[in-house]
Amino acid sequence: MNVQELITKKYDKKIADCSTEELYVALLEATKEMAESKVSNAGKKKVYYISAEFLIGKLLSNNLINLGIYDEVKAELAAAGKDLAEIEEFEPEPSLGNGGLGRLAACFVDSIATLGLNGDGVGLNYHFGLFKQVFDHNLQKETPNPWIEEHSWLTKTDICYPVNFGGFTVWSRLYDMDVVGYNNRTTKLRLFDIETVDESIVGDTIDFDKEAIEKNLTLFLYPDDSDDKGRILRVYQQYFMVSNAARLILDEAIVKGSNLYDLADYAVVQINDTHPSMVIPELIRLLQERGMLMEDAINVVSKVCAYTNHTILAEALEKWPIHFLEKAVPQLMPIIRELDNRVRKTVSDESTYIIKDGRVHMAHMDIHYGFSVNGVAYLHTEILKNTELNNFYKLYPEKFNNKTNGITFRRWLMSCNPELSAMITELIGDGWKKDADELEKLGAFLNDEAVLEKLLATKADKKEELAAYLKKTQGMDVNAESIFDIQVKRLHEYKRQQLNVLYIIHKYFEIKAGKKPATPITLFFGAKAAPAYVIAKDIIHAILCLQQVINNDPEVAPYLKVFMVENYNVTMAEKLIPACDISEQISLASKEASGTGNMKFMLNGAVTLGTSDGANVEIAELVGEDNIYVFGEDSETVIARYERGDYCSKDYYEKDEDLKKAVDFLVSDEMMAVGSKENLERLYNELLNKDWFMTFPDYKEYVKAKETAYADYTNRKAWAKKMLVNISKAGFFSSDRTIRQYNEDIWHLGE
Ligand code: 26Q
Repeated sequence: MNVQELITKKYDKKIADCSTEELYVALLEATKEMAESKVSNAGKKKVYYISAEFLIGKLLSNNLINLGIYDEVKAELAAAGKDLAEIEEFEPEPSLGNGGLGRLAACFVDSIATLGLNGDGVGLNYHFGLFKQVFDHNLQKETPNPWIEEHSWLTKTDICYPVNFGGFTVWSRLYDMDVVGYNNRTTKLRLFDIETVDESIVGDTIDFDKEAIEKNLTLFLYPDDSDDKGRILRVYQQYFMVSNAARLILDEAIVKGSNLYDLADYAVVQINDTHPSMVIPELIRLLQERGMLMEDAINVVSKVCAYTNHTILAEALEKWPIHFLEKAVPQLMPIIRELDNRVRKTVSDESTYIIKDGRVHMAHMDIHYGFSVNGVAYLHTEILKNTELNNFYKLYPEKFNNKTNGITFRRWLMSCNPELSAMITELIGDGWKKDADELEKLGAFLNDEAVLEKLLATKADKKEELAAYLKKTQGMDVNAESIFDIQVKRLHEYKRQQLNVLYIIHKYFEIKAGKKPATPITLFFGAKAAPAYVIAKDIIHAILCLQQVINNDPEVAPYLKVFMVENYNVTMAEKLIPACDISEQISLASKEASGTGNMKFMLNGAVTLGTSDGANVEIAELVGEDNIYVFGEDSETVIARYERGDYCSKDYYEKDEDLKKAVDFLVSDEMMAVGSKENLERLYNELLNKDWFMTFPDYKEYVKAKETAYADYTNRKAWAKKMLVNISKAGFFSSDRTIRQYNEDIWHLGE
């Protein structure tokens, strides 16, 4: 791309005379055009990855990298005195996802494109996406995050469908976004919207009229589901998504010559958690509408649909009340009843029925009527088979398979850490960019002093960069020479940010008592809490209060600081992850299906401090025990304790003086002086009287493991070795590997 030519044509002036906005718009348009001109795989069979979330992040620099023109564009702009980084800042981040599941879907479409497979992502075009988080008096507040501007990556198509709900009809419109593979092909993200969407019903807050479906359907991602109005809106959204997807699938198959009885030769649907599960009855309904018998339609659809499970948390397994579906999508209920009846006729195990206690169990429908069920990490799949979904596993052992998650190295190394990328390429060539396993070649440099030095220097630069960015954007005073210990992920009790909080309080007391750490420590948090998740918001409050207490204490602040970044999102992750020394992955064993942040940190040379959970287990296996800090009870112990139901947090509290002191500090005068009594006391009481996610049993070991990690950090050469081992073993976690496995075992697409 010749940027000056582009600018001359568009604005008839010099690059140097353009505003950041002008440059952004020109680059966006040109990049979009280049992407559109790339070929897509047009093979017979296609995968439709249907997902309620695609957390794609900003696209400009990623697309430039994948088109192979990032360096030349950057250089030409620099020669004209313009900084590409500043232009990147200008781009709004679409927040079309909550966290792991949505970001995974984004990594997957990148890999589908890069591998040149025939596949699209299908979802919804939320105008405000997830809320933007702001902190006010140490509390989380939610505001809307509009991202669709006059110039955007979306391309309006002519594809529209009428979608019927109980009592009314809406018209959809499809918007496409090109997904550029690395130096290869493109594929598409196909986002459906309603024609009648009305942004004006949203003001300064995320409150809006939840019953005006014709206006609000695609405004927000999972609006507050704390009441029935919010919950039923979710059903409307899900049906709208899958009804459009199903029509698109059938239309595309017919154009390619399908007679619909052979649909499985043309299409495979990957159901991303249960959010798109209604695609099963909807496809059956549409096939019947086109003249197929119920029996045949069920058989066809059962060969097309495959289900991915992302969680064993009971509250996230969707079970819609029948009356919701009767109201929103009455046309589906007879089909769902028929599906349930067929199960009842052939299966004796009542626990697997689809309709039970007045609710429709979406996952049950997926497992009976899909041909594949997969978990997202080895341990997670084992827990599904042996515990959570054991009754289904006994029925259909052949359907169950594991697909350990992965991440795209284009975004999570090449784009966010060009310095480390360049260093790796200098050492082992650039084959790793296409074949991530080549990172293993870095193992040859484990005793190379110069390489280890350079690795440390690169990390130090990224820490400086982050410190400068946080100073500029959030006014934070970060000591770039300190240990960067980072926990970023959604706020949930099972992820146990509260365990980290208790450690920080412990450390605060130690420093107060004169026991100073050898190297200063900075703890970073980034997390959004669901607007209606009270305790999660209380934990955010506690972190922000601690931040205020500790950072303003002159005795402590030189050795220990806490920063919770506001509005943690993909853009912020791209800045935090390359700068991290210690990656916190401390979920309650058995509860984190996989985690994908753990992989991003490892790839960028952070060392994991985590429990034996999700993909941490596979990380530990790969890097070996010297290069990871694993602590805490294992999943079997935790699952057994839940089964016994005899956990009593107070027992731990009363027996451990150090733990007691830390917990009590939550409601101390120091904390009350900067925080709210209501929030802090609620959190304190929750921990003492419930602690459903068992924070306390792992406290002692966590403190010990963290101390070991901090002590090891002071031996810089040994630490650099750990970093290099982590990077060299990260190849397995490339989403290219994951997608190859999906294709080989589930999708079976041609080249
Ligand atoms: C369900 C019902 C009602 C309202 C909301 C939901 C809901 C929304 C989002 C349920 C689940 C989610 C998101 C789940 C998620 O992100 N899971 C994560 O998926 C990652 C990718 O597989 C894993 O790495 C993480 O371990 C898992 O937590």
